[in-house]
Amino acid sequence: MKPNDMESELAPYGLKLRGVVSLSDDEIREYGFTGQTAVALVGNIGSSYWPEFAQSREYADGEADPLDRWSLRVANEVVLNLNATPIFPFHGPPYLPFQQWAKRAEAQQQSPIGLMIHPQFGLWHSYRFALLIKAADEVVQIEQVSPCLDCIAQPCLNTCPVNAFSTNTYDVDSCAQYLKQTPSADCFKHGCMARFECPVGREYRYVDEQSQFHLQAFIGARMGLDG
Ligand code: B12
Ligand code: SF4
Ligand code: SF4
Repeated sequence: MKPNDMESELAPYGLKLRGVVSLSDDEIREYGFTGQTAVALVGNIGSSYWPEFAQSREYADGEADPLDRWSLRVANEVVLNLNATPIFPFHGPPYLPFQQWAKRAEAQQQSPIGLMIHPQFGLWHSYRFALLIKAADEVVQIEQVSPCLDCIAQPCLNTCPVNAFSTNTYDVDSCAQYLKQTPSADCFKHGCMARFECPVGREYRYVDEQSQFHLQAFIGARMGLDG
């Protein structure tokens, strides 16, 4: 299968091929990917998938996890014409290491707030699924340069009103508690403000509607967990 075939299957959904990673024998064994040799990452850059998703039946039907269900449907439609098996970032725990694969697929590094940062798209990209494929072994050398090294002000670490990223982890409880108690928080307009204030890739920032959707999904999941 050629990358071009994959790109043309993904394009109608606003999705992009985000690189192909050769799997090690250990990974194939650990994750039970017998017979496959590589993983092709599929995701969005900026709001690329939003127009398609926002007019989908999953977005409209009021059932739980619309984006995950959309991703499942799209992945299964895409593989009809490709010799590939879909896998998903949201199946777990244990979760598949999408961010570690991302680092091997493209010039990306982990930012101080845990999200992978891309030199062009900044923090404004994510993964909807991946395709397990049989690909010729190709070792692609990727030059890893993190834009964070030149970022003196690091607004991602000092914008959150409850310092949720101050301890080298993401304090999910403080974040969720704050959002629950503060309906006027800016995070409800633009999504996580720590992410929003990053200076890299600003032109790829998600449209507000998409950021609000993600934040509401996060809050909904937390409310469920909190009972
Ligand atoms: C569990 C999870 C969460 C949890 C908890 C994360 C945590 N820190 O504990 C919750 C639900 C809170 C969460 C939230 C978000 N998440 Co999340 N999440 C995941 C998920 C499903 C699994 C992570 C994992 O355990 N991986 C497995 C281990 C083996 O892989 P790993 O690479 O070692 O993963 C580590 C890193 O993710 C790291 N990490 C994660 N967050 C942080 C934060 C800091 C400060 C540090 C140092 C490390 C760190 O901890 C993980 C475990 O060691 C991944 C998808 C995936 N399969 O990776 C998405 C993922 C990491 N999330 C993602 C995103 C975008 C978010 C959100 C920003 C928004 C959203 N969902 O749209 C929110 C933030 C909430 C907010 N306030 O706005 C994207 C990141 C894309 C990118 N550019 O890197 C991913 C890859 C999903 C995707 N579909 O693309 N997430
Ligand atoms: S604000 Fe600076 S340190 Fe933080 S993610 Fe963006 S470039 Fe990196
Ligand atoms: S969503 Fe708001 S409260 Fe939560 S981590 Fe981001 S900036 Fe902090």
